[in-house]
Parts: sequence; C-alpha cells; structure tokens
Amino acid sequence: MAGLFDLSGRTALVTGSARGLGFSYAKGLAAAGAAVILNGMHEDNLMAAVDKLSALGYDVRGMAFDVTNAQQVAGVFERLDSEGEHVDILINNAGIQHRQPLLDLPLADWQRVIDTNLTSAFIVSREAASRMVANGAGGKIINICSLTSEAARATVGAYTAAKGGIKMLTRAMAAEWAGHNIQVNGIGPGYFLTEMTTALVENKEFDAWVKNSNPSGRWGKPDELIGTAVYLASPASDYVSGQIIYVDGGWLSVL
Ligand code: GCO
Repeated sequence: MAGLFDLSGRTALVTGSARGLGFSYAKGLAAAGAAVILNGMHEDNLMAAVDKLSALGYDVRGMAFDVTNAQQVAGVFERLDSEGEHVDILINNAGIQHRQPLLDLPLADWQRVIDTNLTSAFIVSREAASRMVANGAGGKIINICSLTSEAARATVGAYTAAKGGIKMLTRAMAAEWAGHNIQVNGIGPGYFLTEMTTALVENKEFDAWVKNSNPSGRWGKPDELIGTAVYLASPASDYVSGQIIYVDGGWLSVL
C-alpha cells in the first residue's frame, strides 16, 4: 500500500499554481514526494509561492510563462529537455473567470476565457504527452474542470463553455493516449474559498445559495482537493482514465 500514493522520483508541472487551488495541488503533490514546477504569469507572486513550499522542505521551482502562448510553452519544455527534466505529471489548472451576461460579453473577453481555460490545456498537454509517448514511460495528466462542466450558471457563459470543453478534451486525450500508459482524468471542484470566489463569498445571497445547494452545507477548503489530486497523479489510478471526479460536497448528487 505504501507505494500506491508515493510520487517520489516524479516531476510534476502545475499550471496557474502561484495561488488558489493550483497552489494546493502543487503543495499536495510536493508533500507526496514529487519535484514540483509551479507556474504563473507573474514572477514575483510565483517566487513567493515557491518560497513558501521550499520553506516546508519540498522540492519545488517556479517557471513563469503564459500557458496560452504556444511558443513560450514549447520553449519551457525545450529548456526542461536540455536540463534532463521530464514532466511525469501535468495538472492543467490555469484558469480565469469573467462574469458577464452573454448578450453583453465582448468577443475579446470570450476568447480570453476560452484561451486560458481550455486551449491552454491543449497547448501544454501536447508538449508533455509527446515526450511521455517518446520516452515510453507514460504519465499522468489531470485537467481541472468545474461544476459548470455539468451544469450552467447564468453570467459565466464563456467559463461554462470552456469547462464543458475541458471535460470532453479530457476524454479525447484519454482515448488517444491511454494506449501509451498516459492516464488523463479531471477534477471538478465545487465552490471553494479562493481569491477567484471572494466576491461571491462576500455576497450574502450567493453565500446562502452555495450553502443551501450542496448537502455538506458549506464552501470547500482548497486543501480538501489534495487527496484527489495525489490519487490521480499516483500509481493508485493506473487503470483509471477519462474520469472526472467532482469534489463538490455532494452538490451534483442532489436535486
Ligand atoms: C462562479 C464561480 C464558479 C466556481 C467553480 C464551480 O462564478 O460561478 O467562480 O466558476 O469557481 O468553477 O465549480
């Protein structure tokens, strides 16, 4: 049983991990023994997050790059190649939210959300998976989905479309890469207390809606996602692919 959840000797890349849920995923994989590459757009925030985990004795580093920029992403993986570093575990977590009714939504904002929340997973996964296939060692890819991968909420249409897309992209990747011993799965967080949801938590009506809509009666805490991330990143899930695990307090299981 001991080795089942052990990530020692593996290297993980977690996109959008300078804060929020991504930081929890990075912390959890590092605590399970992985060498973790954190990612963010802004060097200063990113290095502050790296310092926090490094102070805990974890093997972490930061690489600032834009996950929507295919050239930058290719350059990052070429740099890792040159360092003899191989990404065994990828968590496609980078994402943004944009709350605006579809009728008012500028095309540029729609595109920005789709690029960051969906296309980036294609861009980064292609670089990681091509190397996992080439070296024959297989790997783990975890795409971060959402309750909105299954059900829509008014005013977050671009986000909902992207999260619906990343659920099916997870299955498409599983279909094509499982034969190379690459397991591709998703995590669907419910409503969690992060910087992205602060405005929602502070809205008394929304806060009540979240608490009344899930049988656990509360918001999730980011570290409550760590167990699922470690499971999907570890040998414990070697025969699991194309699945989305919802960590939502039971939200999607009730009317
Ligand atoms: C929103 C929230 C959601 C949650 C999460 C739910 O505006 O409704 O930001 O998007 O963050 O995605 O699973």
